[in-house]
Amino acid sequence: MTHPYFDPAQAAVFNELSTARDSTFEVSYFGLHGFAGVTRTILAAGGANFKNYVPADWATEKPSAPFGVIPLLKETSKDGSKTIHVAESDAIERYLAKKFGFTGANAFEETLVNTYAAHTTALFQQCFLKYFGTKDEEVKAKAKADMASGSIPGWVNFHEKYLAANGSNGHYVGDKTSLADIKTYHILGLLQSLTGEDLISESKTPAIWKVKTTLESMPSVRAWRETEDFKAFSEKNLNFLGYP
Ligand SMILES: N[C@@H](CCC(=O)N[C@@H](CS)C(=O)NCC(=O)O)C(=O)O
Repeated sequence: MTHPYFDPAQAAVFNELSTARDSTFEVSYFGLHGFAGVTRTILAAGGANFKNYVPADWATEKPSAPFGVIPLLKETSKDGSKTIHVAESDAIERYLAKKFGFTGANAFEETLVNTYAAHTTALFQQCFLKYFGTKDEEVKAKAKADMASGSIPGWVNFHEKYLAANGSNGHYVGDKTSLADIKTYHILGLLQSLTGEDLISESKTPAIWKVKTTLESMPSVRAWRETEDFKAFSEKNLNFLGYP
């Protein structure tokens, strides 16, 4: 039997809710940014009504998660009568990005947005797996050195170039906020925690930096960053992963 999240019987309700922006949302994840930071920023940037759910006893909830991991997204219609769920950070982010208009204006733009976003996701996952995925200090140090001289400068050079080609306006595609912008915004803290200001800074990578300042200047994102939840997640992120 399939998992309830994947039950085809919910297709009509799912498709109906997928275009609604006045739903309420619940993001289930541990009390840090980690794999849920992008999702929460999409919701904030989209002006969504969302709250965060941090499992008090994850072990009891784990068996009912479709893949035994979080984040998970719950969306409830404005009138409270319909609920849908999405699992896996990549699927959640794409679902919400489309709903809130962060995937470009047409098929070409959508593919560009997904291309830049996917390239950033690949680096994020590599950092998590190779660096945060081990407690062995020697393995960690080697992973850090390898990435700081390989995949990270590779990512930085390509992204600085493509952002500059779009006019260094804080966006990857046209002049609109997209999932690609939000993904980059979220990986910067992680990359700087591994490489300091050697590779990424306002003066060294102005086009990448502009993505950060542009997103942070959005009133809805600023408001989210000032919430108690956000501050608590930043503190735990710092303690647990080494960057806020
Ligand atoms: N592929 C998943 C990975 C999510 C993931 O690894 N979640 C971790 C926390 S970062 C988790 O739930 N760990 C708890 C567990 O495995 O029981 C996604 O992108 O959503």
